[in-house]
Amino acid sequence: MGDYREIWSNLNMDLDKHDILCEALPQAFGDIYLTQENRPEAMNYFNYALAEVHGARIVELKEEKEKGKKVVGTFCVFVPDEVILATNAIGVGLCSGSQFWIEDGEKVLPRNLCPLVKAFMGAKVSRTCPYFQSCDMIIGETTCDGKKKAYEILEDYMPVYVMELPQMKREKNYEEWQDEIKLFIKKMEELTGNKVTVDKLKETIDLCNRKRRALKRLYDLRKNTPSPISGLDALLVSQVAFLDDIERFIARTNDLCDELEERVKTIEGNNKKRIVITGTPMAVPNWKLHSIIEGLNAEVLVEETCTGTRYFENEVSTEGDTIDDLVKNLADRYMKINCACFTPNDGRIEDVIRFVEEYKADGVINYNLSFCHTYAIEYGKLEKALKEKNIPLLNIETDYSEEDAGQIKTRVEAFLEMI
Ligand code: BJ8
Repeated sequence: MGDYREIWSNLNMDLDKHDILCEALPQAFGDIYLTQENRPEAMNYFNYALAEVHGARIVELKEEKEKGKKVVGTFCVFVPDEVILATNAIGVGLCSGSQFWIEDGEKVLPRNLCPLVKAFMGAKVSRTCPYFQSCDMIIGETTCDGKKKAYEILEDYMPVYVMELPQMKREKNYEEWQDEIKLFIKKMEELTGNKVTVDKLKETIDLCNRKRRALKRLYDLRKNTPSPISGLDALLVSQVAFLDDIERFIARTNDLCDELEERVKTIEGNNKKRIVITGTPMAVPNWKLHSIIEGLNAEVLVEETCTGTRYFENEVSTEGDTIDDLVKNLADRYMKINCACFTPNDGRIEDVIRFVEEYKADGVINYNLSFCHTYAIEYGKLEKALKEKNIPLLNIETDYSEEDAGQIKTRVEAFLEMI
């Protein structure tokens, strides 16, 4: 990575602390990613995007801001990117997957809380995330209690706007979500001074659909036996999706898929166990479970998570002539996301079973971030449903630290031997 200290300083970052973070990341990335054999050539772009995650992309954001664009940070795949883009703003996913930020998060939040929430708060409190520092506003959402209440604390540090997400999927909840999207449009228009027009919104719906299609293409390629790409690499692509320029991301992901399509014609078989992961998101640089699984005799084929299929499944229709029509289309698509914050959430279990069949998987690993109660409780239903179908299941509850890595490895090893 180049020298970006002046830019970071102008973003009011804690440079000394940030140096410590910058030292740790390349080492971890090198150990986990660059030691993989026979990686696709097109992954070079994603290596670069990760290496420059606090550099080149931050320069781009700075340049866009100088031209008058606004940058908003999000934490949930329910916040519609289409609206952000339709006001000519840039959205960045701020969910944080690093243990580095936990200590600072715990200065303002209880310790017994989901690491994802503590990490994003720590990133802000410590002023060591250039994305956070680049944001003009944070868009929160009422999903789990941890995030919902953390936004109240975040307001002490920067402007926050919270969308009220319904927690059920009845007809009236679809209408409530439409109303929330309309309020969000108003908020984004106020922030940017740009009006959302029917044409512009159709254009950004189309753009986001193209991004979804590129990711879907990648995941469809993973259905091959063997998969032409490791789960680790596919996870990196998904993680980069939350930060990168959207047009470039679509192009580079399609380049990768072109290469993988060639690969599947010649790839030799292996005897690796095929694994579906389901559960809580894995924000960058959380590669812990994938690296354990793929360090053993197994490959991760699909993630039924918000850094996986929940991010790109289902497109938004561009049918209609009014903003109201398009908002309805947006609400219809987003309400199909099966998050455990909803009750009931049987769609998620149906998705997991569908993926086991589609990806010809041998087993499922449920990934639960510590203290994420909604997913932890939902595990019981998942376990019952998979047992009825004779699908092997392992539950891993963990945080971002490496302390339990050895124990998880032993449990995954035993699971792989059993299936
Ligand atoms: S749609 S999964 S991105 S809320 S922060 S719920 S892990 S305790 S992230 Fe999420 Fe939106 Fe749902 Fe997806 Fe649990 Fe942690 Fe809460 Fe989390």
